[in-house]
Amino acid sequence: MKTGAKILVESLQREGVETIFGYPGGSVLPIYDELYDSPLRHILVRHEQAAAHAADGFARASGRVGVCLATSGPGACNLVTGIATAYMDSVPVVAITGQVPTTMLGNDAFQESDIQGITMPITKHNYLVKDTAEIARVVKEAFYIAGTGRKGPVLVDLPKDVNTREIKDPQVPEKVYLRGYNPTFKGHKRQIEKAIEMITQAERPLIYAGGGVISSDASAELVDFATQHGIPITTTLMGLGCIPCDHPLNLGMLGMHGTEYANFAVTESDLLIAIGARFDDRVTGKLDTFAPHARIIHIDIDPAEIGKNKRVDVPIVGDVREVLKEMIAGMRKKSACEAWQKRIKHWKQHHPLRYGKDASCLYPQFIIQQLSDLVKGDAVIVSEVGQNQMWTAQYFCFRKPRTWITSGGLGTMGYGFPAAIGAHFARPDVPVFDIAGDGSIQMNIQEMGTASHYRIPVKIAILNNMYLGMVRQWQELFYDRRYSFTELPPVEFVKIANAYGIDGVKVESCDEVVPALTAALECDGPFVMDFRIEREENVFPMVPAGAAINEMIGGHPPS
Ligand SMILES: Cc1cc2nc3c(=O)[nH]c(=O)nc-3n(C[C@H](O)[C@H](O)[C@H](O)COP(=O)(O)OP(=O)(O)OC[C@H]3O[C@@H](n4cnc5c(N)ncnc54)[C@H](O)[C@@H]3O)c2cc1C
Ligand SMILES: Cc1ncc(C[n+]2csc(CCOP(=O)(O)OP(=O)(O)O)c2C)c(N)n1
Ligand SMILES: [Mg+2]
Repeated sequence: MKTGAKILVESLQREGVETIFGYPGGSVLPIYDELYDSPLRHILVRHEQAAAHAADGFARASGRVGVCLATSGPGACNLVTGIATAYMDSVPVVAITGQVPTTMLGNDAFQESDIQGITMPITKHNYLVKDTAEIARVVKEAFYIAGTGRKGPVLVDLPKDVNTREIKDPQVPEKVYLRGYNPTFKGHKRQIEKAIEMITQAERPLIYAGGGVISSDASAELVDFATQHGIPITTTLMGLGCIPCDHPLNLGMLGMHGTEYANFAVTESDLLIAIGARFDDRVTGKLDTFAPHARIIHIDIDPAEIGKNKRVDVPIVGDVREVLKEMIAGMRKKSACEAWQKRIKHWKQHHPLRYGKDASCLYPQFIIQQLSDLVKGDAVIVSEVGQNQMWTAQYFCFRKPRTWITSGGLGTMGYGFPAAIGAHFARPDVPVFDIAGDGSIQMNIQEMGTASHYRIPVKIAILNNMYLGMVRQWQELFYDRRYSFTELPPVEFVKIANAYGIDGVKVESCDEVVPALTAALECDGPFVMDFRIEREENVFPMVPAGAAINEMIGGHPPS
């Protein structure tokens, strides 16, 4: 005989889970009692939101399913922002919550909340398990759903009596079969042929690659395909790392804070090949001026994404990796579009990313560049949200997939630090940095407790402008500099770190940057850097909301 809690823990182990992030409470006491002497490693966070972000960071860095655990009511509700963050970026997470006993469901019992109802629109699927005999099957299904097709979070809500009841060792199904859930992996042959035909004819083709390339682990195939046919690649924020930053075909990020040359290329291309990207509004700007001269091929595993925002000429529903393999095999010889490549090279030379040159100023872009030069791609870089995130996307040279972790779709401040903690458990072999803003870091700063407790060597680089900088930037540009509630009083972050037993350094000038980063890399535990940057530095170029993407503030028209 086994309790539901034991069955749960064994089911997690069967899925290959080694680490879970959680926070205890009344309804999950039976589960915590099982964890007490289980080989599963449990990391006690200081806020359940952080458990969800840590599971998400682990998943993005490893490509595996991340797991978090919280008690019923307030604990489960604290997971919500983390679950929504994972949902918006299609990240595989299994969130396990305790629930009041089945006999009390719906009675407004102590610490009851309808977490299944609450998370319905922000999970790929969710379960309220009412029978102990179902636990093993549900856990298996949850991992399968989270980690296949378009990945995403799945919630499993477990009432306390379901966890305490004892049953005979349950039968575990060999395979998962779910009627109505059959993701398509192979692309339609005829559609692939049509796409090949279009690519062969195109004179100004451009690949627009997104997060789907990373989650499909298709970066090698993508670079192969592009190099074979000389097709330039621009990536979304979520696609950074799928082609090395310094690859001659790489145009960097497109969209609101993309490079000028990427946005020009989209505007002038005659064939846009969207690969695992979802035509987000931060990317397209004004929709009818996005890629106005291009026919569009869209490869996506989720049929609901096809034609959602933009009309597509050749849709291919399938897994990026599978489809690219077929396209590589089927491609006929194609001219390298030399005139197009020359034009792009010219834009790259004449419209580089740029920032101020005043040696007495501590520019955030300089800090990111120094970090990039120091770690040379061998690090996992996580960011918070705001200007810090955009400067990192623009100036860090990503060389490999799954080394860039950021909240793109929901844009969750407070995501970075706990996600970096999770990423460390996926990649203990490389340094993990959280590039933070002074606002964002204060949204989950309590996780310094977690980092210190387990000596998790996450390096926090706070780009401290004493502003909610990205919002201040919008106020400066579009609200006549009326800085309404965006100024933050100074905080001595190193003192806070010290109080948690974490070392750190405050940096106020350029020549202190490299020594601080080196100290962080040399320290074997967590480390905080409080960079006092230029307070009113902006992220440029910038496409104003609703404008065409080739009309950028801080840029100039294509020459
Ligand atoms: C302050 C801020 C500014 C931003 N500015 C920009 C910006 O300038 N530029 C920018 O690009 N983004 C920007 N973003 C991010 C933006 O909001 C979106 O998150 C991002 O553009 C979406 O990236 P994506 O299209 O790659 O889609 P993702 O959200 O990564 O979605 C992946 C797509 O691939 C598909 N997919 C998943 N797995 C597979 C598979 N195995 N095979 C095939 N298809 C698959 C999915 O169905 C989905 O359509 C910003 C965010 C913030 C917070
Ligand atoms: C939880 C949450 N609340 C509010 C916002 C809106 N928002 C986006 S960027 C930003 C400012 C971020 O400030 P900071 O962390 O200091 O970063 P900076 O832009 O200064 O680099 C705000 C408030 C958000 N994205 N997330
Ligand atoms: Mg700030």
